[in-house]
Amino acid sequence: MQIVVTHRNTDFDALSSLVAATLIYPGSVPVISKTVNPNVRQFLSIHKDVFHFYEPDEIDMNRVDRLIVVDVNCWGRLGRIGRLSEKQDLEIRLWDHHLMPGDIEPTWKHVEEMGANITLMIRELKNRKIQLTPIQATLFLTGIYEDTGNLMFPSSQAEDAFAAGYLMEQKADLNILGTFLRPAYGEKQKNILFEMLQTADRMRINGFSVSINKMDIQGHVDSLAVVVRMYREIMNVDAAFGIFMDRERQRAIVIGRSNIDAINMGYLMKGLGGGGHPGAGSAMLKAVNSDAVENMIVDLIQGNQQTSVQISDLMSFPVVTISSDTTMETAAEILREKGCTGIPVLEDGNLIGMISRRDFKKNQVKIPYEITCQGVYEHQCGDD
Ligand SMILES: [Mn+2]
Repeated sequence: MQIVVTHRNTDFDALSSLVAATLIYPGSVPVISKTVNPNVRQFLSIHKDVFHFYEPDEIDMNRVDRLIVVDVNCWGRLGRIGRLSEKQDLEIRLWDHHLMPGDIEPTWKHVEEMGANITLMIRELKNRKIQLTPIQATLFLTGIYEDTGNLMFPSSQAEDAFAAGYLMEQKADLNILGTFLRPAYGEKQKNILFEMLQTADRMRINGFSVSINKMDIQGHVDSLAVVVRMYREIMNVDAAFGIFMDRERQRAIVIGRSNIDAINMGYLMKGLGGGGHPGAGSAMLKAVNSDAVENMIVDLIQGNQQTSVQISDLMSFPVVTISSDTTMETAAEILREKGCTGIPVLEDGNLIGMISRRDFKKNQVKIPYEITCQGVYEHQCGDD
C-alpha cells in the first residue's frame, strides 16, 4: 500500500501537493492530519465530495510499504504518521521545496528551491500529460498563491508564475481562490497587532531597518504569521520579528518576515532551531526568556558566528554541558535524561560546538527516542 502524507497545520501548498501526488502515483492513498489550517478546513468542508482524504487512524500502518512525503522533510511534522519512521523496508519518495535538511531519509527525492512545492509537481504532471479538472487547477493555484504571497514573496521563482499561468489555462477559478486566500485575520489577531504596534520599536542593524517585538500570548493563536506580515508592512521595515511568549507552556514562538535578500529568514530561523523560506520563517523555543531570543536575533542578523553567549542564555537552566572527551553513549544518555535536543560541548570552559540528536544518527549510535524537528515554519501559523 502506498500513502501520501504532508505536514500538520496543512496549508494549501501542502494540500495541493497531496492531491498532485495521487495523480503522479496512481493508486496512492492521500492521508491528511486532523490539524489543518482554518482556510484549508473551510475549503475541505465545501469540497468534500470532490476530494476524499483519509485520516491517519484509518490506515493500517503495517500495510504501508511506500510513503510519499510532500512539502515537508521532518518526521516530527507528520503527526501520527511520524510513527512510520521506525518501520523497516519502507520506500520513501520525497517532494519538497525546502532546502533546509530534515531528518527524513528518502529512497528517492525531488528537492528543489521553488516558491511553492506544487510548482515542482505541476512540472511533472505536465511532463506526463496528465489533465487537470478545473477544481484541481483551482486548488493548485491557491497553493501557489498562498506559498508565494501572490507571487510577491522574494522566494517566488519565474516557474511559479508560469505554473500559475498554466493553471489559469486549465480553468482555475479566481473567484473561489479569493474566498479562501483571505488572510485569517480576526478579533484575536487584530488585538495582537494593535498591542504590537503600541510597543513597536525600530532599530538599525548592519544598515537594515529591523523591528523586534516581544509580547505575551495565552494558548494557541492561529495566523500569527499573518499578524507579523502586517506588522512588517505597517512598520515599513526590512525585517520584522514577533517573539510570542506563552508562559504557561514555557515556550516562545518566533516568527519573522523579511523583505530583503540580505536577511534570509529561513537561514536565520535555522539558527534558532526552526526554519522557513528567505522571506518568512519561524522557530519554537522552550524555556527561554524573550530578551535572550532578541539578542540572538540581533546577533544572527549581524552575521556574528560567535553566538556562544546567546546559546547558553537560550538553553534551559541550569545549562547542561558536556566536555569534548565525553563518549557518544554517555552523551546519548544525558540527552535522553534531560529530554533536550542538543547539548553545548565545552573545552576548558569555552564552547566549541553542539552535539544534537541528529549527530547520533550519523554515528549510528542507537537513538533511544524519536527524533523531532522543533521548527514550526511559517505555515504553522498561516503559510509553509
Ligand atoms: Mn510549501
